[in-house]
Amino acid sequence: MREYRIAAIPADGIGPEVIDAGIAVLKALAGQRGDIRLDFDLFDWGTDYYKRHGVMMPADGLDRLRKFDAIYFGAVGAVDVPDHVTLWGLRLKICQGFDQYANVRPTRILPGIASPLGGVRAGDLDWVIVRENSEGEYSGAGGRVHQGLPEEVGMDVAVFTRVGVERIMRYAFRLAQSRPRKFLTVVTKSNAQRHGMVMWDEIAEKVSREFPDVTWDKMLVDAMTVRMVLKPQSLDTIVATNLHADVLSDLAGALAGSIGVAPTANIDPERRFPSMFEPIHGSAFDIAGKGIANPVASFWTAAEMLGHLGEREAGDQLMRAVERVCEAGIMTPDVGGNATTREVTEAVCNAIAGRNILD
Ligand code: GGG
Repeated sequence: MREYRIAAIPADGIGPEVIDAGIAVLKALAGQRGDIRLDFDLFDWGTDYYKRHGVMMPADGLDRLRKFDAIYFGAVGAVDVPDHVTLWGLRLKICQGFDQYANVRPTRILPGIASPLGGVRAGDLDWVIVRENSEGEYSGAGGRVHQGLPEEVGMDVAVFTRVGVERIMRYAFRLAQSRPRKFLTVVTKSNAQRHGMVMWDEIAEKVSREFPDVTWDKMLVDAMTVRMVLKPQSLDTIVATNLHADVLSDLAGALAGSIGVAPTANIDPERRFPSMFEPIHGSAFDIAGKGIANPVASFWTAAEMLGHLGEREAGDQLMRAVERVCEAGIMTPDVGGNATTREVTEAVCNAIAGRNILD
């Protein structure tokens, strides 16, 4: 029996609903297989915790997470606390504190889910977006002076380091190399941003020489949005800065049917720290508590987590169950269905157990 300890941080909005659902299917999967054991410790960090304690997580939070094999995260964001407080106080504190510098975002059209792009079918959109996750526009460098006065200045400085860009570029080339098409698109805005982004292009060129079997091309981020919509088949693996990839991956999720199905892995490739797995979507407080949040992103996220833990076969088994349920039309309203979070979750548990999915 292989045992894994998972720290679960459901946090805000629909986070608790989709993480509950994810834990239920993971337990069903472990029970059905009998060869893995998953132990979950729940952490109540997030906006409610912030309202009680003035911080999103305790000062020793990272130390408490360090001993886990992985972190299973929900979402941050609330109506009544500024987004930069919730984001920097929890999600970014963990990503940056554990140097999870590779944010990996697979997107494909699952069976039974329709893309808003006419005529685009499952195999036509199968991408992995690699988001630099430690620096760039999210460096945190900047500040405000003369607040409230006419001469007020606000600055956010995008910081690109050679170490940071080289390591994400190498990660992306290696990932592209592992996929059948061996094709990478490097996204920048190096016409307008003539320092850091030009360095990205130079580093891409240099790192590409280590991967002679990988074909690659370059795109400006604005043109990339057009290519994603008009020629989705022309893309495979994509690497971009922290901010650019954040925006592009929301678009990718929508083009694949809904941001409610898209997963994210915040990876420390050197495995010095636990990596963190979360649905791409945020807290969606407009639908929180209604029981209609799409749990598929958190299931796919769980499959990615299993893969990272060395349990790829179990992750694939979970995804096969998810795909069967989607194909049968048991889906939440965001992807055109009328099922609840609980109904989708039960159907996936049934599929894992080999029962009729409608039991
Ligand atoms: N589960 C992802 C999540 O909670 N995202 C919240 C968010 O606002 N993210 C912004 C970002 O990652 O840049």
